[in-house]
Amino acid sequence: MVPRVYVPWGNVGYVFLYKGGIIMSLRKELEDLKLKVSQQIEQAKTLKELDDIRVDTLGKKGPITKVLRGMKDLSADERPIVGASANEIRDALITQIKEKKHELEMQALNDALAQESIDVTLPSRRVKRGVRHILSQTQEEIEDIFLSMGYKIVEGFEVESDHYNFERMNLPKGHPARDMQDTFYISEEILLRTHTSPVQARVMEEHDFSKGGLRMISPGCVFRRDTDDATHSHQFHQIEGLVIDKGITMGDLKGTLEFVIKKIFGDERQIRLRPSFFPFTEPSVEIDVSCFKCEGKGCNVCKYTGWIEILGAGMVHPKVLKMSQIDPEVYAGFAFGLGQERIAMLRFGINDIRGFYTNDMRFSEQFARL
Ligand code: FA5
Repeated sequence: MVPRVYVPWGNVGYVFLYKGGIIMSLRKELEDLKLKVSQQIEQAKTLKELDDIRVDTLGKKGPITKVLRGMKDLSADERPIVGASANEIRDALITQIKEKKHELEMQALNDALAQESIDVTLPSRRVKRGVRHILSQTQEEIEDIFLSMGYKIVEGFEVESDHYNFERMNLPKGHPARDMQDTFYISEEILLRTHTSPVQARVMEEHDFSKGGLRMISPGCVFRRDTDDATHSHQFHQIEGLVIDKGITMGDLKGTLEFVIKKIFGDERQIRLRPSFFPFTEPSVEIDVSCFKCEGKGCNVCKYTGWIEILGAGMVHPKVLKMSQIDPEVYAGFAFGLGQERIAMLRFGINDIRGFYTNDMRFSEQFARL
């Protein structure tokens, strides 16, 4: 018979101590382990470190498992006591690991938030305020003048057909005036429009004249195979104008454009009409404005003529009316086309058309407060 003595063992209560001291030895081993691992857990700095401790202590090859395996050497009475004790230590370590894990996770989160945090006292990065492009400003100003006279604004197509760009403007294939408006072709019949005049034909054929006459302007981008220089661009902007009604005369054309030009360039300006040629108007004119730099005396701006050419105009050609099913015996009209760049250059003393397109803020900012 092996001598047995009851000894106190932590929370477990009392255990047998018998010869050979197996239980005492296991107890010591477990208590030491708990202390050691508990300290390691407390000192763990990262989740990885903590997980390594968990695997080393509680994993298959860990000491707790080893103790539990050693229980086979105990008697049936002693086994539950040692088992309960080992389980208690294991549960305590698991709880401690869980708490530490939560603590480390919160710490990691706080660290991340601290790094992401915004210093609201830092002055913000200034967003540079843009300015309306001078061409847009010019266009809007001219639109406003025409809107005040009851004109409507119509948008056309930049990609146009040969039919509307040329044929309907009385420029049949082979017409010599086509040479002055060579363009970029998408196919033999489809091209980038060379002027805003094709909008005339599109609007004329859609307008319901039983409801009254037609007054419209159409601003937009046009394209020509012109070599870029200080006064020419392969892509520029025009504003087309068209009025069709019963009894429209050259007097209406002159009065209207004089009013508009004075609004743009000032009341003291004079205009003059010079005979010209466009296949889609008859008669055709170029309209000049008296030079605002030299007051008509002659200077470098007006090339010493006292006058500056600003737009082409004329009475709508009867053929153009007929092609849009409008009877020239009943209706008449005038049309005009102006270059927006030309107007802006003259008004603001811009001496190179390329300034409009180079996206240089120093150029645009000059017109910020106009
Ligand atoms: C025309 O384009 C006619 N469609 C205008 C018209 C409409 C006349 C209705 C009669 C009735 P023109 O080719 O002259 O006309 O061009 C009109 C304006 O566009 C010119 O006065 C000029 O200011 C501008 N322009 C012409 N070519 C260029 C270019 N390459 N670069 C910049 N502006 C240009």
